[in-house]
Amino acid sequence: MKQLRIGLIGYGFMGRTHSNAFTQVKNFFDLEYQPVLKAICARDEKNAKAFASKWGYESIETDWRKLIARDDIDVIDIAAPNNVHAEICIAAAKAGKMILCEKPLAMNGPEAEKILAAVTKAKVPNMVWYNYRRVPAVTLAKQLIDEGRLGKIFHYRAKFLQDWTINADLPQGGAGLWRLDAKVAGSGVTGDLLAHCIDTALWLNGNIDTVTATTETFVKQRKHTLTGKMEKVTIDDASLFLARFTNGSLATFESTRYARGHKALYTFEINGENGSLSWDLHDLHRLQVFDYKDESKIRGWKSVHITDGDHPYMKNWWVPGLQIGYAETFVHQVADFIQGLSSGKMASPTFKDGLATDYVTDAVLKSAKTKRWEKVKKVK
Ligand code: SOE
Repeated sequence: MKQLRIGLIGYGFMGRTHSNAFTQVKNFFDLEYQPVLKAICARDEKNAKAFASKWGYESIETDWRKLIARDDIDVIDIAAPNNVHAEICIAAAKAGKMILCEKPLAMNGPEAEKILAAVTKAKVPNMVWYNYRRVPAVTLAKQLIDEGRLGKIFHYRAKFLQDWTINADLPQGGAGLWRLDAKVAGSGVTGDLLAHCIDTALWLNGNIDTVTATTETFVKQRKHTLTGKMEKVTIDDASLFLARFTNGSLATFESTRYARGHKALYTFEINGENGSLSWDLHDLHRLQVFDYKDESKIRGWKSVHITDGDHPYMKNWWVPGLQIGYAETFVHQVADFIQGLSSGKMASPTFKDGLATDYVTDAVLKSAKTKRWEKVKKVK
């Protein structure tokens, strides 16, 4: 097996999901390349060393530029906060590295355009870690829609609810809480949680033409971890929007970190002329399917347990009936990326897809300000 030498930047929650996937993929998928954990890069040497020894990275770097300059690294994997994605991606592309980047691709569309231009010029394989596409039930939804089983689509409905920022004493900024600092995150739930809903929606239901949105920041001031001072909160705590898709369907999207009791409730439903599908991250191995073609006396919603060998990805895991979970979505993403290298057809979501999502989040944030319907820019 050929080696795919990984240089990871960042060691937080996402650094762990990626490292786990790089380690696991060879055990479950037959692939031409095997990821090798070459180096982990983090500013804090002690933390980098601790992460390297826990996950089995061969070496560490404390400056990402040095990591990119190394000739024993094939893939730069970015699991660092959003405000550094662009600079790292562009430098990595110039150095001819393949790039995997955490979502959202950039702080906003214009920044993502520069990233896309750099990888296009350098012709380097690239992918954004929108992992929920690789939940087998979600991939099956894509297959059923592409087979035309739902017919003409009328509605798309998505939400992503959490409750971890309700406490007004929670500071903003710093290692664990940069998602609360718009200077580092770009936006609040729009770029963090709705971005997942948008990526899935664009994949399942095509382009979004226009949006109208409203956002709210419930806690106006929080202490900043880095300055120790109370500072204005500039992220959106909640974000809701209506959308019109190019295929004529209408949509609602909602996201918040103030939905008491919900930890990561990502759900979507899609209604077509001949059927509907619905999915819920808290029950991720099930796809709810309604097929109007069923005989009328037994017609109803079916709860399909997505654990059989003919379901996407499942033949690579255990035996029918046994489940997999969140971590495996990242394993699937690495497997698909590697298969893309072998076949020459890059696995999605590519940076082009990442830009499309950033264009939608830009339009959502703009509409929340202008209080009007806004057009979504199209990726050229
Ligand atoms: C935020 O809490 C978060 O960790 C997101 O950043 C992830 O992308 C999402 O999958 C889970 O929630």
